[in-house]
Amino acid sequence: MKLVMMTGAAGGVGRYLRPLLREHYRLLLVDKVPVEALEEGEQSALCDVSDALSLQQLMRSVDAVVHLAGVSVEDDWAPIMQANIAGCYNTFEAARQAGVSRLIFASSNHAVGFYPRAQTIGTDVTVRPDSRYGVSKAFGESLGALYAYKYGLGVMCIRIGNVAPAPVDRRRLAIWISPRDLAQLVRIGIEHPDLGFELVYGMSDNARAWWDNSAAVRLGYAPQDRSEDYAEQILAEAPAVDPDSLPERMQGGDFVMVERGGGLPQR
Ligand code: 15L
Repeated sequence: MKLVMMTGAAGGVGRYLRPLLREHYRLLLVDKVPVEALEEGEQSALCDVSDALSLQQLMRSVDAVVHLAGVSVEDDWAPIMQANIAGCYNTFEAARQAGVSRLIFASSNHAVGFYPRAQTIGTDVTVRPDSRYGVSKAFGESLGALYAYKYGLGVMCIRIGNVAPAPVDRRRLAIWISPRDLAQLVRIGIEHPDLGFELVYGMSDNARAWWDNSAAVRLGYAPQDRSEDYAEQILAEAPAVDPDSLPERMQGGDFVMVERGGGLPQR
C-alpha cells in the first residue's frame, strides 16, 4: 500500500479526505497542530511547512504528497507569504529532494476569481487572482509547473471550489465539490500512469458551473455528485442580492471586495 503524506491534515479539507483516502493508502498526517483521532492506517507528525528540513525527513519513504497546508482565505501578506509562498516552496522542494513521485496541490478558485461569472473558463486561461490569497495559489500552481517540467515530479493542481457535504449558497451551486469527488481527483493525481503537470477544477457535476473541466475529464474524472440536487432549496432560501454588484458578477464572490469596502469572505 502506498504511503501518502498529507500536509495541513488537521484542517477542514484534510478531515473530509482522511476517511476516503485511508481505504486505499497508509496516511502520514502532518500539521503544525496535533491531528486528532488517528485510525488504523494513519500516523501523524507535528511539522510546520516553514521547517524545510523536517519536511524532507518526513517525506523519505513517501510515495505521494497531498499539500493542503496554508492560509485558506484572504489575510495579511505576512502569514500568506510564510505559509503559502515559502511553505509551499519548501513542500515542493522537499518532495524533489526526497524523491517523492507525486504531489497534489490544493489550489483555489481564487487564483481566477476576477473572471466574470458570465464567462466559462478552462484551465488554459491566464490567472486573475482576486486576493493575496489567490496570488499565493497561482504561485503554487506555477511552482507545480516548474517541478513537473524541470524535475519530472508528477503534479496535479486542483483549483478547488468549495468542499462541503452539500453546497451552502447560490455561489457555491456553481463551484461546490463533495468530499468524495475531491477524493476521486486526488486519487487520479496519485494513480494516473501518465501524470506530468495537470491543472484541473475541483468541482462536482455542477449544472451552473463557470468552469470547463475537460482537463479533469480527460484524466478519467467522473464526478458522482451534482449541486443541482440542492438548487431548489438553496434558491428558495437565498437572500436578495444586487446582480450588478462586483461580488455577484465575479467568480471570486466576496473575495473581490476585501479592501474595496467589503468584509472578509465567509469560509
Ligand atoms: C477557498 O479557497 C477557501 O479556502 C474556502 O474557505 C472558501 O472560501 C472557498 O474558497 C470559496 O470560494 O467558497
